[in-house]
Amino acid sequence: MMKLYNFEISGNCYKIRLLLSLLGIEHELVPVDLRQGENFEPALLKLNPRAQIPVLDDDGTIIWDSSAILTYLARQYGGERWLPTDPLGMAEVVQWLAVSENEILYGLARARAIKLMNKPWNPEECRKLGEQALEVVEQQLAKSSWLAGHTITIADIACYPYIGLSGDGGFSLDPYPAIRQWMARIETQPGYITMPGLMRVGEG
Ligand SMILES: N[C@@H](CCC(=O)N[C@@H](CS)C(=O)NCC(=O)O)C(=O)O
Repeated sequence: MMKLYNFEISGNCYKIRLLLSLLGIEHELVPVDLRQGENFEPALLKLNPRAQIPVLDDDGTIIWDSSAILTYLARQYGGERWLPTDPLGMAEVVQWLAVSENEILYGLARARAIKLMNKPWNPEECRKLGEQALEVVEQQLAKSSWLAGHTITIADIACYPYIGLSGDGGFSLDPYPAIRQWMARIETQPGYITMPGLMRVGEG
């Protein structure tokens, strides 16, 4: 069975849990407690030399990095829907994967990790990058229901978790109406699952 090396409060791991659930793929979660440093255990380092999770094991095929795992799952199990194959459609998805790995990670995710995990990053820098992330996503969603193309794709799945968790890092989504409407659209997808601490806009 497919295995996901997972930590419940990690937004990067939630990206993968969410896509697996939306795709209806049965899987086993292998817990890796980052607070206990379990990501540095030899068995995990053998799978991912970066000592990070998520890591996916699909019947012996090992993939690390959330964007890479989303790409693999979309292509292998999602048909055209989650990652288009036409050059422009694919490039548009990759643009937003890049945002998820830059402003969203270094801004929103790190601001949260400072608060929850006592990570030693600069709060001012995180705040600035986090606000840039929210601005750029809001601008796109004011023009379009989804980040890339006309349907939900892995671009949305990659950007959604740390935006929904941004309250933990001290951000407010009040100034971002298009983001809140987009979150409500994601919440109504068949197979949607949430995670601890995630803001649910559809619940009122
Ligand atoms: N770019 C990587 C980042 C993964 C990452 O930062 N994972 C965190 C958990 S969210 C981790 O494993 N951190 C290890 C640590 O805290 O030592 C991805 O998208 O998978």
